[in-house]
Amino acid sequence: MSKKEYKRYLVTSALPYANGPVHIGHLAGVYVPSDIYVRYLRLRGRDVIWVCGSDEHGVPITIKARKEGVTPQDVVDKYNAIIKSSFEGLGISFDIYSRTTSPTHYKTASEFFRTLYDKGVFSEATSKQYYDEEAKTFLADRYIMGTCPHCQAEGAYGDQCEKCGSTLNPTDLINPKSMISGSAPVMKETTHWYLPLDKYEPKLREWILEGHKEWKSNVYGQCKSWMDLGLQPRAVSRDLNWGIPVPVEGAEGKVLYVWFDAPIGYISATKDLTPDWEKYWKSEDTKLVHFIGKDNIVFHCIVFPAMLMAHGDYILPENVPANEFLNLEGDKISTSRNWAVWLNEYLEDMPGKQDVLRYVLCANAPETKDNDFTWKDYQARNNNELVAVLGNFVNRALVLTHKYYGGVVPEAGELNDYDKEILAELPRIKVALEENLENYRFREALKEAMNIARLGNKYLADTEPWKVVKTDPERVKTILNVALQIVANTAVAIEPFMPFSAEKLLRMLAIEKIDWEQIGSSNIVEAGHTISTPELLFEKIEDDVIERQVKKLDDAKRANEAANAKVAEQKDSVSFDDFGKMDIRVSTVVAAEKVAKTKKLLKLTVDTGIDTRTIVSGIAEYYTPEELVGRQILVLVNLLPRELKGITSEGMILMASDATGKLTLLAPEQNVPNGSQVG
Ligand code: B3M
Ligand code: ZN
Repeated sequence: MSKKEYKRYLVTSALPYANGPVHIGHLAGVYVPSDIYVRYLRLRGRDVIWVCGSDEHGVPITIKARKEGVTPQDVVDKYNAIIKSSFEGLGISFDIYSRTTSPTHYKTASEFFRTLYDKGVFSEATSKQYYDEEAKTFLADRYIMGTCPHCQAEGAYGDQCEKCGSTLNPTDLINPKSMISGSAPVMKETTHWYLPLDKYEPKLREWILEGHKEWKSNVYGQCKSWMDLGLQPRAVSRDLNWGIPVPVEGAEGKVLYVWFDAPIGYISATKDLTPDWEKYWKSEDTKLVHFIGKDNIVFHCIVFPAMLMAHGDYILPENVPANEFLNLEGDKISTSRNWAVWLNEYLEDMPGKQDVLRYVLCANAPETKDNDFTWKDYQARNNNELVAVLGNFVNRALVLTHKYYGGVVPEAGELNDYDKEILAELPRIKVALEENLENYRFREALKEAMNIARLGNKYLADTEPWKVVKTDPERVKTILNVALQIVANTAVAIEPFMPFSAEKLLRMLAIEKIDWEQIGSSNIVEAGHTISTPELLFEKIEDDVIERQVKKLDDAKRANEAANAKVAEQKDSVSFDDFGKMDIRVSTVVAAEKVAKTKKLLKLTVDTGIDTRTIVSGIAEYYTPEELVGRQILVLVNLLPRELKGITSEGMILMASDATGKLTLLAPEQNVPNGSQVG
């Protein structure tokens, strides 16, 4: 396909639902790739605008509102702010971050719907849906609960049983109940408007399967299989009271389907960004690129393009480079199970490490298949690549320039063949870097950018200026001048990927700006220029930092299991006298240590008020010895002694054990004398 020349670029990123914070899966799938691409286009001096915003309609938001006892507007106001600041914190540099509850969007989406309606694009169909007569509202699938017909589990939703995973229709449920009023819903007729995707199938086939064979295989393949199944008319309205009212007489109580209004959010955001918005959306010499995750492919490659085709005034996307999914520690990222690394929490826990996360998520991006994020890999890439290669090279070049020349860039002498060989690599790397960036291969592009730092690292290791300085100081001037040219190339090459580090690097070089076109050049830093004080670009990440993050995930998993696990059944009854036989005393831990070769056991020395004794307890997974010394606990003192790992244990420490088996110490609400009796 010939490379069409474009005058301008219009880039969009999927509008995150404003019903929760964003996590690393969103970053890896959509926002880091699009930020890299747009930063690159800006560095090339191209005319580019990049729009995004919060997707603020849809049933999940109304469910969250009900759960939190607030309005849907409260929910979207809260999470729109959290999401926006998280993106800013990670350097995701949208030109506008809008929202679909904006007045511009209501107007734009309504007009778009009305245009298609007036053109007679929509078909209308009446169907029967569950209606809650008490709440006087139709029920979205997620608002109906009942018994699953497949596994008999209670609490199955109208669209899915979370127990056995079956996809359901509301009418499949046994004994359906409305989640709003609790009453049994009745079937009632309702009319909706349908986008006739079937009618657009031939045009979509031609446009995608013939016209865009260059799309990523995961995207092209999904579009092909959707069309091979045969496209069906799709409802573009819903019976909901949260959303954009359908602008048709007699459509009270009906709103635009969220996936009809959301993509139009790209257009309304552009309107809010620039009065020239039509130049971007309606000229064939605009290159429109949608960045999304794989679960949004059909909406961006089939539904929204069909809407744009039906409208007739708009261009179609030139590419939709969707990524696959990122998993976390081998498990699917899940908002409902709190199995995620939330960006707002990452920014708090790991201050100053935005670029480390951007780097790892790009280096590990699920560009063609699902991939996995582990904290161990995060630590390894930081320590072995960012610190040991990029940071080490830059630091050596700058520190040695300060050490030998007081920070003044030395004049280079005659370059030898090795110098020339190294410098000749730079323009080659630039070509590969650009080729990958232009074609959305950001993992490969990042490797090329890092190859510049690898080149510099190798050059210094091979030339060893710290040794040569003793015998041939003139040679060292050349070596460090060459090294500083490579540092300058690195500074601009890493900008799309690690903007915070690029800025820091320019500051250390005391250079305002380096143009992209200068990559490949070996005279960016002039002799006689004075560089600033070197700082560490990256710091080593120690095991304890990673262990804290992994523990956070384990705690989330356990909390989720506890929330879903059934509480233990009550034991058989005992008499008052039976209970009276147990002698429980308030005691204090006076010493504690781990029992060798066991994961769970601690050996405690306990002052029971009666005596000081040894008790072995299986709480090492929940408490460290240090945490226990000095704490008051409850001890069953008249339990017969037992031998545990060769230690005589005289008594039992009372603990609460939740449904997942997590143990929590019990103690008096205030300090009381040891030996106080519990009854
Ligand atoms: N709100 C995000 C998602 O499906 C969805 C994207 C809309 S882009 C127009 O996760
Ligand atoms: Zn089921």
